[in-house]
Amino acid sequence: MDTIAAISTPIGQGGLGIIRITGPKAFSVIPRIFLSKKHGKRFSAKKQLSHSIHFGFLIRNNKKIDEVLMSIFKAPNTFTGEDTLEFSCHGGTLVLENALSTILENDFIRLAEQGEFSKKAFLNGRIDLIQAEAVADIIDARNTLALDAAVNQLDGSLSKTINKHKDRLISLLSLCEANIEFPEDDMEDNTKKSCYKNITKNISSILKDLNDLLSTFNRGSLLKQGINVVIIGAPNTGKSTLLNSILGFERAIVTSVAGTTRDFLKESLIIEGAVVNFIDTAGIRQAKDKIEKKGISKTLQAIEKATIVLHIIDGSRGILKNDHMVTGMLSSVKHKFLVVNKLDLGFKNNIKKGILGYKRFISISAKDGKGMNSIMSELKKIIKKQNTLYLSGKAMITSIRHKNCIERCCKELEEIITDIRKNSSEEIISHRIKSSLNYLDELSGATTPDDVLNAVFSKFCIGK
Ligand SMILES: Nc1nc2c(ncn2[C@@H]2O[C@H](COP(=O)(O)OP(=O)(O)OP(=O)(O)O)[C@@H](O)[C@H]2O)c(=O)[nH]1
Ligand SMILES: [Mg+2]
Repeated sequence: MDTIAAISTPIGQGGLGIIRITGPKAFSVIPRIFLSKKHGKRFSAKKQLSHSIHFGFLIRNNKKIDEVLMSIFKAPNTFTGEDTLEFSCHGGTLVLENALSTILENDFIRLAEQGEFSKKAFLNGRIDLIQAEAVADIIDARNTLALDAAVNQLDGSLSKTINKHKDRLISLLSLCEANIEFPEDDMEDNTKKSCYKNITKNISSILKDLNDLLSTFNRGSLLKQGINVVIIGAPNTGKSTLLNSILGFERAIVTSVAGTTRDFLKESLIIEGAVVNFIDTAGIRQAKDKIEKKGISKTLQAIEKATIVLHIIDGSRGILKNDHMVTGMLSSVKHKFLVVNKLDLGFKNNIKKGILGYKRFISISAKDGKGMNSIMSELKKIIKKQNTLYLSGKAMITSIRHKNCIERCCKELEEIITDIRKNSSEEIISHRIKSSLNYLDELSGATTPDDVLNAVFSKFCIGK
């Protein structure tokens, strides 16, 4: 294991900047670079307690380069599992660079790679891969809910669930293997039957739990990417005006020309602790030119990724062919609202309950902000519902890697049930249980291929 060092705080000026060194030779650098206020150069790490802090200077060739606090963390109770030093320096770019280069002048220490501190923690068994990913998610979190979910994951909510299922599969495996090794000739059929009955019952229950876990993925990924609220409607109905009104500033161009918005626009707000992406789209009609056609096809893509759609029509104009066209595009959207705009101009007679197949509608005037509260309170209701899961502290999956591993495990488990129905041999069943276990091991990092590990840790910043 190498000894590595890096600046762990962001580049730029700040009150403090932290340099971290970890590895078997971390403490060897102390006499070369640290001058203790209390012990001078005779400071000895050996004589100090773990998790202790020491006041002194960082020195380079006997020249003081900063006044620092040095924390000593002794293996194995450290983040990486190895001896670790942390220098709290002053948070200036130059002073930190000086300090780091002083440390790296010692050839037994090298600069850490991206995510290498977390990778060491993982390789030394301090955390599993799921928890290492949670560390990255905590750093990346853009809203409090995503942060809560990541902290839960670091605390082991998902790891515990996966380990519970691994243990269950291991006992089923030993049951099956015992049957292979000690077949009781005369009672063979009966033993096999009861063994298979037991396996089927347990696998079905594991499958149910894993499928429940899979169903958290959509919500889990919404936490990271945000909930998409797509504003859609015929041209000139006031979509861009509505976006601007929601945001509180002029983000989108508004004109009386139909077909003003050609591309889609996205802006995010934090609502009820969640990231909500508002997306303004090109008006839907029979496209007149190539650019408009492209814009409309982008609108269709936005609908596919929508959690909530605000279907807006111009109430002063009544319902037109294009409005029906929009309705036709929204059949698969779960949460959609009809918003009837331009209340200030008065609505046509045909604007009433049940129009375009909606049970009710929200009347607004996007131009003067009337009715905006009703839109926001409808949005909040849905967002709150999505949030209940995050706040429950239950295990959930937020990454496509987790989803893939669990899906492949479930497929294998389903095969086991099919094989048992066909009365296949115990060898086949045992082989399948082993491969289902492999997928869970890959998930927690016990047997994850190197390229997957590298991909996970390369997403980290240097110094983490
Ligand atoms: N009177 C009135 N006019 C509005 C209202 N909302 C929007 N308008 C006007 O309607 C016209 C079209 O508004 P936009 O917001 O550009 O409409 P859009 O749906 O984004 O249009 P496209 O991008 O062309 O599809 C502009 O002249 C707006 O000023 C409203 O509540 N009342
Ligand atoms: Mg527009």
